[in-house]
Amino acid sequence: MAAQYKTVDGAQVGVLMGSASDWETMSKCSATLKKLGIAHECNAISAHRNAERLAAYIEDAEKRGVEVFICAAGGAAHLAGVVASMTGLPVLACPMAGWSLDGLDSLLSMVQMPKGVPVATFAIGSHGAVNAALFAAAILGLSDDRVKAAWRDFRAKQSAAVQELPED
Ligand code: RP5
Repeated sequence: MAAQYKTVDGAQVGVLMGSASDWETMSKCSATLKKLGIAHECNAISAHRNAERLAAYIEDAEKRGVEVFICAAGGAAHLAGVVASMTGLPVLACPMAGWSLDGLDSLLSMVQMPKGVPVATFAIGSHGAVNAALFAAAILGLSDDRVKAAWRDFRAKQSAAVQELPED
């Protein structure tokens, strides 16, 4: 049977979402990785709806050389913790908004991992989605000079773009 997920040759980051409904937010994560020239693959694989597919994907992604996973989910938001249970690679967690508690439920679910299996949790919504991509760049830059240079360039441009207040 064909694999039920998409792969990208040379992907350094695997972006996972609990649902395609998370893509509107996570497309900003993907766009940031793209801007930094980081090869990545994006898939909607739910921890509770696609448990076997998720396990197969993580095993396969590790073998193909993916180095960081970014996991987005809403509500009970257990995707990042489940992924972290399957791999020793860094797992970055993005809580999704749009729920009755505006993502606070997702944030607490992700950030309150019991000791032993850590995930790094980011802000709710698109700010966290972008920051997870930037943090992945910081991690990859430790061993990849090309990514390190792109990350430094991004930071320098961002600093230069901060505007002074207009004169009175
Ligand atoms: C979570 O449930 C997903 O990550 C998504 O944020 C939320 C809603 O999923 P759908 O019902 O829109 O598929 O698992």
